[in-house]
Amino acid sequence: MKFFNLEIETLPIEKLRKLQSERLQDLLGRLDKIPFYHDLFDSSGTDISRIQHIQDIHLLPFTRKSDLRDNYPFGLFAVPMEEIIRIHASSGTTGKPTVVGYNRNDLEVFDEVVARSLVAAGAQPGMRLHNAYGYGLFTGGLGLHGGATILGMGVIPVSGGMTDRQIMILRDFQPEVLSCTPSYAQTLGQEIRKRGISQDELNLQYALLGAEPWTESIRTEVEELLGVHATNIYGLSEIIGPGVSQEDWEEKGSGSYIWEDHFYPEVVDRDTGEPLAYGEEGVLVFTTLTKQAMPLLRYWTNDICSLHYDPGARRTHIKMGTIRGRADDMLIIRGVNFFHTQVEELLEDENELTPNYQLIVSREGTMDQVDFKVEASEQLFSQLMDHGDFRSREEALKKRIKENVGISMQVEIKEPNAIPRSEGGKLKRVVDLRSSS
Ligand code: DLL
Repeated sequence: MKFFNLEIETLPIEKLRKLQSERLQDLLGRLDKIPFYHDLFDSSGTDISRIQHIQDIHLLPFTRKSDLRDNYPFGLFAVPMEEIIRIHASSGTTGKPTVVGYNRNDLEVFDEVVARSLVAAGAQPGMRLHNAYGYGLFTGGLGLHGGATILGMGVIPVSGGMTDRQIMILRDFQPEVLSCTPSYAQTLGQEIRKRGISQDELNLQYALLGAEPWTESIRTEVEELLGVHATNIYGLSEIIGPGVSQEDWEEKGSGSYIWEDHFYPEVVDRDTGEPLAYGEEGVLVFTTLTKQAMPLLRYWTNDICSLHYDPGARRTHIKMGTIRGRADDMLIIRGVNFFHTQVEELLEDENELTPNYQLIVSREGTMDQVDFKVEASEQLFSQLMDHGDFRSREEALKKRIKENVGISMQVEIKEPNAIPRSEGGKLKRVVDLRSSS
């Protein structure tokens, strides 16, 4: 099967807009009953009866993460507590977690969008899913689990961590599909290679990777190591969890479909909040058109990316590009705005270096200092050891980074396996020591 829900996934755009407009009007009526939104509409002078069409959505106010925090834990719930049948939470950088609730209808939507995503990623009913996303308050584990179950897959709920056991299961249970963070897929692939296990001993064909930013070089590495087609799955707890968008395995590299009959996307200017044209990069904003327990209007995700319609695509839904980083992740180094994914992209052309790196930002006096540590391939490392030529290789990379990114960094080429690996959760590639010094 190519589609989980052929009719909706290929709905002509005018019909999609009509559906979205109807759903928006219904949503506004429901939001107005939540005290927070009622007050927000009042204080911003918003007359919701004037909003007839989805294209008017930009006239409505944003919801921000701080609004969720201010209404912690259940203040934004729109249905009676007895109707809530699942609660998830994501850890914030400071203080209390962000809490989300689901009623039965919401879990059905969650299962549906994850099932659509699995099929787009190449999965089929009857295949086994090795689900190495964490089970628990994090939405990854249970999210993939529910969608795979309604698709008719055999779910192996491995959860994260315990790499030895994961490798045993991959060999013995022969799953066709893997779901985990891209950094953990790298860990699994590298460990499998280290142990001399050949791809013939595994049965993997497809991998759904997400929950953290990743790049084409990581895709290439994972695809080679594990013998899979690796595609991007994106999502966030506030909107539903994984399955807000998904890349098609036969349209790799052209963006991820957003299931826009449920989640209406916009990209807006990070400073002014003004809507941006397709193709322009800004903050991704979502409206949950159908969620009942905790609907959100124009939720400011802080993720930076762009949107586009792909004329060659097999579905009619809009696509989003790769996440460049989070607006609050943006580093300002000596006044220059910088996302760590910019150096990650440069690594894609450096065949002798691996995509395993870490950036450590510190401050000496008033000067920001960036240490960029990257692992060499086995081959390069032994070459450099033989010729004692580290310095010139590091200088060449330093020059390339300076020319492309505009920031001078201390570059250090490390031996293979020197950089910490993912143990199943989200990997921290940037360590910013400035706030603590
Ligand atoms: O990470 C949901 C998820 C689980 C997505 C499994 C994909 C797979 P949160 O913990 O709430 O939810 O974190 C959401 O993670 O705002 C992005 O900054 C980041 N993120 C998620 N998916 C991707 C991706 C889950 N494919 C936050 N690429 C989001 C880049 C991603 N960043």
